[in-house]
Amino acid sequence: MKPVVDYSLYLVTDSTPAVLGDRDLCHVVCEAIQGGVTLVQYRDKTSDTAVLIETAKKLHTVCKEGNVPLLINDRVDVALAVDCEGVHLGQDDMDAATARMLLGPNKIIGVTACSMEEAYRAACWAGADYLGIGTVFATPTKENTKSIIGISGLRDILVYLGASKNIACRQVPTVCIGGINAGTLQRVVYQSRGGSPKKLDGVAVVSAIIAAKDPKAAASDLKRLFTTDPPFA
Ligand code: TZP
Ligand code: MG
Repeated sequence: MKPVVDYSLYLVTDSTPAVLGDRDLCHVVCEAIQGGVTLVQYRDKTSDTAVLIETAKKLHTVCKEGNVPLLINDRVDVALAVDCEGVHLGQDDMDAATARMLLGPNKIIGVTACSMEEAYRAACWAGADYLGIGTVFATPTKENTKSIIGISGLRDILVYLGASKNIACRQVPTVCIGGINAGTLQRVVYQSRGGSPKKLDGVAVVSAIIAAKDPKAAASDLKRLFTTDPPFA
């Protein structure tokens, strides 16, 4: 069976020294889960396949102990090799419908969308389980972002999905990504909601947790900010 996913605090990993420093990724992820992370994506653009599989196996053990699903960025083959809960695919990766044929009905497939067209295609045609919408704000964590959509672009996509005649578009879970941290989270969540029946199911973060001195405290702070109304609501 496909796991029921809590998207509220989605941790996307980064193993580069600029973000992780000299710390151990599994240790940081373990602390983040203790702080309240609900879903983990292993994202590693530089390691070779053997290292990806070895690290994914270790992360999967940590995630299973914390009862949190693990997804793999880009690489359907790595997700199959470690039998984790699914993948996250960008617009330039394998298309979600093909990934579904390889992974079967019970794995989670997330797709990045930065426009209404991409969101429609992923949710309605390709059968994505969730959408990662962004990049919301420019971020050093991902330098070559296709487009920065801002809060207004995010809101436009949510309004479009919420008003769709297509039930998959109306119901697909959504998270946003790009520059989300303790200083921006509540503004993004609150302002993206304006007038839309569809609101974010969660936020995806990299550096706000991975680069934090205390990843557990950082995660717990972000979780609290996501689950409480901002003072300006
Ligand atoms: N996709 C769009 S922005 C981004 C990814 C993977 C990086 C987000 O990093 P941060 O540190 O949370 O801004
Ligand atoms: Mg990708």
